[in-house]
Amino acid sequence: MLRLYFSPGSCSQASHIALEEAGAVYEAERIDFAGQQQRSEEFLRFNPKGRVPALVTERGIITESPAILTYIGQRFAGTPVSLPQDPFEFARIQSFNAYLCSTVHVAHAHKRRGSRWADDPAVIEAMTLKVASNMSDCFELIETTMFTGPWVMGETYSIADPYLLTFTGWLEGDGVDPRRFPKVYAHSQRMAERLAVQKVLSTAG
Ligand SMILES: N[C@@H](CCC(=O)N[C@@H](CS)C(=O)NCC(=O)O)C(=O)O
Repeated sequence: MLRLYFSPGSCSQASHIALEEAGAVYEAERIDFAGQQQRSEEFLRFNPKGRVPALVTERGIITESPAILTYIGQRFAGTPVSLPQDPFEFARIQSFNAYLCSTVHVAHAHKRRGSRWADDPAVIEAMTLKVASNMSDCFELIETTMFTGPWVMGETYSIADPYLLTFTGWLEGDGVDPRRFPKVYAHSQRMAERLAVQKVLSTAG
């Protein structure tokens, strides 16, 4: 059976919602960040990266949200998160998710995880101060050039939707009012109506 290692409110939320949307049979195992469980020997045995999400499959572990989301989409064809056959449409999804993973997530991580990039407390503080403006710039770009509506890719729901929702959920904590981005904000309200989202948010925070 599939097993998802997650932490509430973290980027693992996207994979968690995707599993629910797919109607997958899976176990969800919470990793306690406050207790630094992601750095425990037991967890590092599964995932030497010490991060979530990590999806354990019958054939081994998968890490990195875009890879996990794509795996769920491919494995559960015929569900709301299944992938388009058309190469261009699939590339659009990959492009959007890669932007979230490689740019937006990194901008957000400078708030609490600055020690990944610097030791000097003044430098870490300076990076923290950039988080609101960087996240704001990223979401401006998403709102004006990437988001199609009503779902990220247009009329069809996809693995990009739970991924975007997760990042939208980080905005307030990063000092950015999500209402500044009306299309993205309306998307988060639309997502909140989905049963899969409600289930994950009520059980996993
Ligand atoms: N590129 C990875 C990033 C994974 C990642 O950084 N996860 C965070 C939670 S959002 C984490 O596990 N942080 C724990 C830590 O840094 O100790 C992905 O997209 O899955």
